[in-house]
Amino acid sequence: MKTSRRDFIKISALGIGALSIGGSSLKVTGKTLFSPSQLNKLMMKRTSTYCEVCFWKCAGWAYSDNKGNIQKIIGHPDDPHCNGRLCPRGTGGVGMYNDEDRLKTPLIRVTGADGSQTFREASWDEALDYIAVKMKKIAAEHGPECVALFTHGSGGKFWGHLLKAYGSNNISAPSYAQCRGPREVAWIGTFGEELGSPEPTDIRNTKCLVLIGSHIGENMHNGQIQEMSDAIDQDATIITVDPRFSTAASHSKYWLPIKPATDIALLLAWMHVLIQEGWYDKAYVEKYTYGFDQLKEHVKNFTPEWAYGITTIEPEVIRKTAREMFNASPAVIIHPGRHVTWYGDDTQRLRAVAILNALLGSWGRRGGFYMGVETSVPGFPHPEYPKPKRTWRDAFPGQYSLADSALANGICDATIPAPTRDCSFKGWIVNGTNLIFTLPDLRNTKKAIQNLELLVVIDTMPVEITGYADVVLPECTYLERYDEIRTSKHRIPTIALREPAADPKWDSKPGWWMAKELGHKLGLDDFFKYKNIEEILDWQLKKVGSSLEEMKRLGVKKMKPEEGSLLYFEPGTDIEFSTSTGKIELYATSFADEGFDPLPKYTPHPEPPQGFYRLNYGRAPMHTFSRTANNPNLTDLMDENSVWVNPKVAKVWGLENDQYVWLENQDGIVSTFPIKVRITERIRWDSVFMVHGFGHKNEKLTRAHGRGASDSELITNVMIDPIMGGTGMRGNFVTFRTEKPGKGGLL
Ligand SMILES: Nc1nc2c(c(=O)[nH]1)N[C@H]1C(S)=C(S)[C@@H](COP(=O)(O)OP(=O)(O)OC[C@H]3O[C@@H](n4cnc5c(=O)[nH]c(N)nc54)[C@H](O)[C@@H]3O)O[C@H]1N2
Ligand SMILES: Nc1nc2c(c(=O)[nH]1)N[C@H]1C(S)=C(S)[C@@H](COP(=O)(O)OP(=O)(O)OC[C@H]3O[C@@H](n4cnc5c(=O)[nH]c(N)nc54)[C@H](O)[C@@H]3O)O[C@H]1N2
Ligand code: SF4
Ligand SMILES: [Mo]
Repeated sequence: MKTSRRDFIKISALGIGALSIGGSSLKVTGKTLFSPSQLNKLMMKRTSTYCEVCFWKCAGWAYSDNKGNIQKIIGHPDDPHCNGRLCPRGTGGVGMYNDEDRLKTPLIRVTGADGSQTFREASWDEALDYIAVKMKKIAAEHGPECVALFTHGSGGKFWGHLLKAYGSNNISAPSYAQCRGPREVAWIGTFGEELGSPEPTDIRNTKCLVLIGSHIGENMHNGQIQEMSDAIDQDATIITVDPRFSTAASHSKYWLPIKPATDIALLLAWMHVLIQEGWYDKAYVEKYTYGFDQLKEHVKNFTPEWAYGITTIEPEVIRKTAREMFNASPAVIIHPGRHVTWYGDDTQRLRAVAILNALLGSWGRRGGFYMGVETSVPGFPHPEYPKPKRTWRDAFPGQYSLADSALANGICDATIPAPTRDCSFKGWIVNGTNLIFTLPDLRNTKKAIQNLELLVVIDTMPVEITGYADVVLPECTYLERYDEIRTSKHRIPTIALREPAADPKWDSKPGWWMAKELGHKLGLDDFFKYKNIEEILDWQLKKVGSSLEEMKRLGVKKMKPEEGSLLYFEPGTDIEFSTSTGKIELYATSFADEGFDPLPKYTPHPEPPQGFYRLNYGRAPMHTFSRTANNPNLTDLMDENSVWVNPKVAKVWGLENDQYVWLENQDGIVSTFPIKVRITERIRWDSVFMVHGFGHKNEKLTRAHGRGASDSELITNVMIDPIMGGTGMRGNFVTFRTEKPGKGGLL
């Protein structure tokens, strides 16, 4: 039997599984059980942290008992990301620390004489030596540029520093080409700057919030939800465009159950109505924008009647909602969304969203978008990085010219040898991203992995990507380590400190330590001239008028906005935007220069074949991607996903509620695990919906293994955005299998 070079291995616990995990956590209810003063009275130690359960990065206080066990995390009252309240996942972050299935020691892959593969435990010294030897070999034989970093989360700073010191700047995060990349490129093309995180949406002051796919409420980005609920209390009009009756739709004045994949037609029709009726901010458009005449000409035939045939949204509803937006302007937000990699024309869809906001004059205006005020801390001094001879872009000559970050999928593709390339990637360092669940088309990811000479995975849990690693490095959780200072732009800029609330469990270590030790073994000591991270943090904090000691006391510190920075601008203020015309570009000259449509166009997308339904996916309030599926506190709240099926479709297939089915996609890929049916009117008859992040294959995840199904393995059709390389993932169609299929899935 031919074995592949790299089989998936479930990580063996090798006799350490029985260690006690001391200190059960307080039950998660999403509410605070004790006030800060009560917790202080309970003689608990309080340490500053910011949450890593998702990337909203709420700041909080972690409380640990006199045995050193973390008992509770609460939101920091001065933090604008959370205003003193964490979401259920943030409160349940204690479960990440307590999870007895965590990675406990470094592991090295070994292949037996029979070709079978397993992991053996290793010391840190041995594991890091192993990596250093391989990295030196790759640098000597192919150049250091052939090693890439995939990273999501705070440790990325340290691994990025190591990689750049080694000689590569191929650093990618799935939060770009699998998430918000298209909207950043659209915003840069229109307003000359990106949105970033948290998005500067002035939701709490808005009079009209339009959500196009953004399922706020299921998407639990904390401050944003709090502001949306304030806006609802103040009678703001909510308009939700979503083929599914989302939580947000249920709080909306208008729900537009759009036919999936047709949003650009609706957006063009809205522009048509605003311009034809004169329902736009004439003074703003006149003073600040470029290309109005071209836009007017472009949208002149995109009537609501035209859009009705495409979107199934009644012309009268399109007109009425356009009027609502104008009535509220400039206190109106057409929300840019976050996970916007849907159909491959996503940058153009987000351009249309940006243009609508510009017509209504909401950018830089109260109740629209505020101008985020930046803050930063200086970088710790180090020698200049060596200049890499190649970057990931060289693998894609003439393509994705407007991408402003590395593409995770691009690096994956460029790892598979091709005659057009003289060098492919040979080494991956993967920090905090479960690529098997994160990158679409798993067939491609697996093929790339087979071509690697080195795959290092740094994670806290035995997940799917760790199963393919040559070396696994166990990171301690965010509650057991220092990390970089959180600097945030918000209405008021803040800095926040993360310090350890407990010692690292087992033999886990913080990322900063691993990167420094590996740097030492690679002969890069000049880049790591500090004893420990406290030295860096204290140095940085002192440069901005604080100190480590002060931040341990404060947790969060409000910073002075830069001289002359504006939260909103008054009509008439002279402003120069960072576009080539210095104006807000309704007509994007940067797109035209690169040969892309300077004004967005609607193009039809394929429809589901007979007997198939569009695979729609999204979030559940109590989980984050695949990272929380084994969290003991959060599995208490939800321990599997279900597939939402319209009653009409259920009838055709004879499906019952709670029945388990397998899903099969258009390429004949069948889900590895079955999924429970949930029959509901909340989903259109042409689609099904499931929550991302379930259906884990690694048996070492005792609570997550085999619970629910994974959307990721069913996403094999990827529609690449020609402008910036994002991976459109919503062009997949599934059908039902009620019997266990002979062949397994892709996981
Ligand atoms: N099919 C499908 N794919 C998607 C999406 C989708 O909805 N469906 N969503 C996309 C979006 S919007 C995004 S942003 C990405 C998210 O992609 P990822 O960030 O890759 O998401 P996760 O699956 O949660 O993987 C995170 C990994 O980090 C590990 N981890 C958690 N904490 C730490 C830590 O402190 N240190 C280290 N070293 N590791 C840690 C977890 O155990 C887990 O293995 O996925 C994208 N891909
Ligand atoms: N609880 C929780 N919250 C999270 C996360 C998490 O993992 N868990 N992850 C965070 C991250 S990184 C991201 S990027 C965001 C993602 O969250 P968002 O950016 O809000 O959502 P999307 O994934 O883009 O969109 C999901 C919604 O789009 C709808 N939809 C599907 N197809 C179409 C279509 O063709 N047109 C329209 N108009 N709508 C459509 C779906 O029905 C669903 O309601 O969530 C963030 N918040
Ligand atoms: S929104 Fe929730 S999970 Fe995300 S950082 Fe804040 S508390 Fe943590
Ligand atoms: Mo995301």
